[in-house]
Amino acid sequence: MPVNNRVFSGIQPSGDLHLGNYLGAIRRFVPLQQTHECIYCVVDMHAITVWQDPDELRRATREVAAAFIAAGIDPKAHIVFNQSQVMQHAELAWVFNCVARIGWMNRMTQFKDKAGKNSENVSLGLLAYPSLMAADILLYKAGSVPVGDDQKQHLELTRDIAQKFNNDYAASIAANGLDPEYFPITEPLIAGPATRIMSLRDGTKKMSKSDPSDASRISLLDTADAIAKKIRRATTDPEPLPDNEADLKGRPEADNLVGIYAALSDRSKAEVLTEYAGAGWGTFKPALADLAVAVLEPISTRMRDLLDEPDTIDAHLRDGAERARTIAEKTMFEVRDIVGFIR
Ligand code: AQP
Repeated sequence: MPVNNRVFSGIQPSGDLHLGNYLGAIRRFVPLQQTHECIYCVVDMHAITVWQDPDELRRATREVAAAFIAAGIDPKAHIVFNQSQVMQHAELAWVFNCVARIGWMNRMTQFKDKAGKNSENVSLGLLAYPSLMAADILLYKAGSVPVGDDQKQHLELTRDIAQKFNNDYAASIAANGLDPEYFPITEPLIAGPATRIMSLRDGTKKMSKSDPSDASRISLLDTADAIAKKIRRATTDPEPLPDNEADLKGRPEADNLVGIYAALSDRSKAEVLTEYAGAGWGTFKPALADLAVAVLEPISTRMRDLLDEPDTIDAHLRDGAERARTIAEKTMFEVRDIVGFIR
């Protein structure tokens, strides 16, 4: 059971948003607005852990904000902002850098993947990334965090950081009259048929903004023609679709395309296979392309309209940041007292 009704999640403006970001995260953010208090953040400080061209960072920040709104997130009823406007994220991340252990960071598979053989030469920020992510979530004491499967390990680290902070400072937390579980033990929300969308070129690799091949991903701003072409050319095996999910095992590309179909149509993979059992790719790929275009086109049209008015997007981000800052500053007031900083 989540400890409270507040949800936090973030997306990096580190390139073109893709179907994995949409199905694994943004699409799932929308219904949570009915039941939760939602805080959705464009995590621009995370993006610069890898060098970003400043103009491109501004463009990509607006693109993520536009995607949130175009997908159905209401920036007035909930909070949409960019991380760098609320400096308390950096302040709490520093405290957490002093709570977390270097060994914890070195074990993160995302760091190992991104640093590759070059780990001495990547930014210090890339190593400390999960500490900033813990700060993003815990600044708002969010009970749940909807993310794709690739973020599971970082969320476990967030829980470890919360626990260690609560233990290390237990006496001070009590002396300040605060709840002994000062930072909540956040629940990850990772569910559904699309927790990890794979590359269209290689079913064993995650669909990712940083994949050098544009054909590996469907971008949210792709035209209908581009979407259909990428799906038509997606790597597959020669077999027809099976009639049950177990038989997708060992067929990563087939499993991925069925998962995408299921997520786009809000069905389970089993339901999709019941409909398409025995079908070849000549039948399934055009059906998937039609479905993807039907779902994504209204979103990309709305995104383009919003991006034509950057001042309006910036105003939403500023307004969201102001409301986020009020919550964040309350937490930091307490944290400064807990840690022993004079204010
Ligand atoms: N392939 C994916 N399938 C499902 N969910 C995904 N997410 C990312 N890729 C997939 C989810 O999208 C949210 C935002 O991700 P992010 O931009 O903050 O970071 P990321 O996971 O590093 O995304 P990318 O696209 O792979 O970016 P690069 O290439 O820059 O590293 C998260 O909830 C994530 O789980």
